Amino acid sequence: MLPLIIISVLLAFTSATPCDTQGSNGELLLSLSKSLLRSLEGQGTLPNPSVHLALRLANSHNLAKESEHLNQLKNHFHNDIQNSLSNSQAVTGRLALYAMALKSSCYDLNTITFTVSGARETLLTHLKRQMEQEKEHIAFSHRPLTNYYQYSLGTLALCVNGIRVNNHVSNKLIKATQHQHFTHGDAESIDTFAMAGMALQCVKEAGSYVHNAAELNTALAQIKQKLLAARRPDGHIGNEYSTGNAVQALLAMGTPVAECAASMEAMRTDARGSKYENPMASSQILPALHQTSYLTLKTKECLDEDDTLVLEPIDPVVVLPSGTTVTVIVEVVMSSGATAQYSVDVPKDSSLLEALELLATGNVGFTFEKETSLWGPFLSAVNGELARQSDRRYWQLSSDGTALSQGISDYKIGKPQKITIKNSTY
Ligand code: B12
Repeated sequence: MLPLIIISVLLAFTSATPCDTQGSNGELLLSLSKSLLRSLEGQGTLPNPSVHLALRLANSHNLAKESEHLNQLKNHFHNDIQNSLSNSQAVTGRLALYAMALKSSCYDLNTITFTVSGARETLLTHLKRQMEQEKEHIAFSHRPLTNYYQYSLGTLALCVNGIRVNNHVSNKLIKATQHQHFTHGDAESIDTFAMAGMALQCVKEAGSYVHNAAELNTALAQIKQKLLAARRPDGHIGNEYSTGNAVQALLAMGTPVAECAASMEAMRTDARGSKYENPMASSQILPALHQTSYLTLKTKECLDEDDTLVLEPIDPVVVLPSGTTVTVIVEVVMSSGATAQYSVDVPKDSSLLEALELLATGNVGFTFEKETSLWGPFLSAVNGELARQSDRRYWQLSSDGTALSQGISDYKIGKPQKITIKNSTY
């Protein structure tokens, strides 16, 4: 009898260990996949290659909806990139995510082409060219045209698609790692270290980097060390939104799953709360929770796939306004240093975007503009002043002196506070 009890207790314990993919963890993975599938149904949103990738790297699938989404990517997302290419805009990251999304569905990339100045060339040829331009820009001005996160995505996308990455391209990423050039505003970018780690690990495994193998190994060790050192006591690596990329990178670099247990648990807790409502956020943590990474795309075969993921209809949740309002002070700091301050009362738990909209309709002289991105609306102009990426400037958001870890549409105003919107360099 006693051994039986011990076995049952052990079984109960093991099924609750942080890394199991069964039981409550399995349910969590399913519910994350379902909410990503639901996000595809949102009206007017551009299909998102990162969401496609996450769905394809998961264990449970809804093959019909995934294939429908692939078609939308091939139309709408494709056209969006085509327009940017025709206007000579750098689209490294988007091209890379698109290439990885197609690969995740085992789609023949040689059939995907873009036409610029009358010449029709494949997606991968365009990506290679963008990477050359990025590399030239680094040589000239010590930073990529876009950023090192996208430079890493580009390297990774070429590599997982079996394209030999130019040694000079990899070398620039190795050098940037050595010199710790991965920043996000005025802080370190753990997301970028993670993406660079996956890219360089892929290059290493492809055996294509013949420049200096020792240097490549040192860069990988530095990245691993950086990610491990960025672990917080609560398990997050960097912040809530970089942990998924960081765990993916650690796993890709051969770290045993058990070493990531605390970070996995932190992500699961976040996922059960409402931290990952933004589909882009869930898309970056889902592969990590499946104990996999973008690197596995290299060997992805789309055979005998599960097709059991079904979306049950959900009853719309009606949130009644609580009637409570909170006062938000909005301070705007222009590039000249001039400041302006406004006050607005908003219903509790309004988004910052709703607060700004209310302020803008109040005839107090406050105006703003936003641009769409995969993460949602990006604040681009305030009081008529643009913070342009071409000038390496952006409107930095903070609350009571602490930088926000979410953007204007996700950040919720739960209590009275002072929001500062500052034209900053990065
Ligand atoms: C590079 C980068 C930046 C650069 C972008 C400019 C550039 N050319 O380099 C700068 C420094 C300007 C920046 C600013 C901010 N960022 Co940022 N950024 C990134 C990073 C590292 C890569 C983005 C990227 O190139 N993606 C690849 C391309 C293909 O996707 P894309 O959608 O086309 O990319 C554009 C958007 O992502 C946009 N963007 C960048 N950051 C953010 C943040 C938000 C909320 C939105 C809506 C858009 C946006 O700029 C990209 C380039 O054009 C990501 C990391 C990650 N995991 O994604 C963080 C990340 C997206 N940023 C983040 C945050 C919080 C911010 C800020 C809100 C910080 C702040 N307190 O002010 C601001 C945005 C404020 C605003 N004006 O709306 C968070 C978002 C988390 C969340 N839940 O929303 C991330 C995930 C980092 C993190 N782990 O915390 N960012």
